[in-house]
Amino acid sequence: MAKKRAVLVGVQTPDVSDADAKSSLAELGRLAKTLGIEVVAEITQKRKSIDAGVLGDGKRKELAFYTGGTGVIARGPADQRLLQEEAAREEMLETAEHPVDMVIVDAELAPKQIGNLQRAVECEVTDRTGIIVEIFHRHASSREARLQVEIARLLYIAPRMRVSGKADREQGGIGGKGAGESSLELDRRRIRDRVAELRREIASIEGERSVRRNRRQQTLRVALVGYTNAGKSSWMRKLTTSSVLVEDKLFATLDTTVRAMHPEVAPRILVSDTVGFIQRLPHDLVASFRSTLDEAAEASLLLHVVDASDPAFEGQLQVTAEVLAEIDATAPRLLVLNKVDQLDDAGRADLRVRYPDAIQCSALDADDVKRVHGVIVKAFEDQFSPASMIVPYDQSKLIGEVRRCARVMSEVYEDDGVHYEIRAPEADIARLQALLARNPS
Ligand SMILES: Nc1nc2c(ncn2[C@@H]2O[C@H](COP(=O)(O)OP(=O)(O)OP(=O)(O)O)[C@@H](O)[C@H]2O)c(=O)[nH]1
Ligand SMILES: [Mg+2]
Repeated sequence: MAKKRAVLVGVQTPDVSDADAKSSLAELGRLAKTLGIEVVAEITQKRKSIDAGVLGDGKRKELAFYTGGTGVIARGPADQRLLQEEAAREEMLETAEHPVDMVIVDAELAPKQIGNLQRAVECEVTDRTGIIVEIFHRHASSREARLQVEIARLLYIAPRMRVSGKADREQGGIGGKGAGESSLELDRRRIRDRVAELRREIASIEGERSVRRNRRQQTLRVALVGYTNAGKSSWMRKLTTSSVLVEDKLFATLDTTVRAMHPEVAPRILVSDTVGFIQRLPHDLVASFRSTLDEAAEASLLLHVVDASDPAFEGQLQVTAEVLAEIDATAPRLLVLNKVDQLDDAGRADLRVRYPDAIQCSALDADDVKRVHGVIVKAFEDQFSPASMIVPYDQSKLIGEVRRCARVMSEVYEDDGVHYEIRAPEADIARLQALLARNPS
């Protein structure tokens, strides 16, 4: 299929700074690229608010110059002058090698706004949410992620079907529509039913997930969280030697993966990698990924990974902090300033001043990987308590248990058994001592 060509449209309202508007539009360009869309032009306009026409009349006409259409939101029959302009534009489009196929607006638009703009520019119009939902749709691979995305997608599509008869055909995916089933009402009812069905399926998967989660409750867990493309999966690979997907793409990861840290430590530490965040993450998506994100929220340590080489990283830090607050993740956090291999000495020194407690590192540097591994282990050990135990020789099972769930500081073989000095979480110490009391020699 030929690459789609798009024009990006930024509408900058007074509450947004020039720098933020620019980096947001650049990010939208990367989101489009992730979908394989080629960006051929960018149009921005400062406006008091985003009204029904989205852009001012002049800018809309400028946009139509790329896309076709009149650029005017026609209410009645088009007048003669408009028809002439339209004819001239069509001539231009015919001579152009590849006309533009779509307009992507860097905002969250109401269905009516999308409909208006679509009529004015006569090509597919989508917004930031539409693009993100589409990326999630393409990248979801586990059953749970696919169900979650399908819900978000149906919720996004349903209201848009009202204004654009095209929406169900072009963006649909509801599937299996037969003759006579194209009526809007029928489709909307089917969407509602389908969403309810998907929610039931997710609930049953969540049941299984919570059993697994409970089993992991006693285990030490660290979750990698952060903005999309920050390098979370790269760190997952390095910390666990697993082969999760790493790609220079936004939202490469949608599923939560949990693996034991490697080289192994006692007690065992599990690392989880999960979906990344982005500014203005559509609310329905956050909601539908709630159970996936809960996995992160429940970890006892959060490794907040940021791409320190991205000029916009401070805004990204803020976004991640906000989403974490939204999902009630309160575990202690370690800030990981990743990709510092891309910075010069002055850049790193500057970061050290501004973030004295953060870990500066690169997932590509083997020494850094060892260092971060050590920092994680230490962060847990700092929360451990010391204990002494004497385990009789006939209790080999208990010896195994001590070695598995505690950090053994010393192990001395005496006449009465193995003398242990250990450090472990309070709960594990209590459990080991209860086991010892139950089986005295
Ligand atoms: N130069 C450099 N590139 C890195 C580093 N860490 C990760 N990358 C690259 O950054 C890109 C994104 O890495 P991922 O690990 O997939 O990022 P992620 O946070 O998992 O991204 P999503 O799953 O999309 O949210 C890849 O191209 C990596 O190779 C680093 O320390 N230095
Ligand atoms: Mg990832």
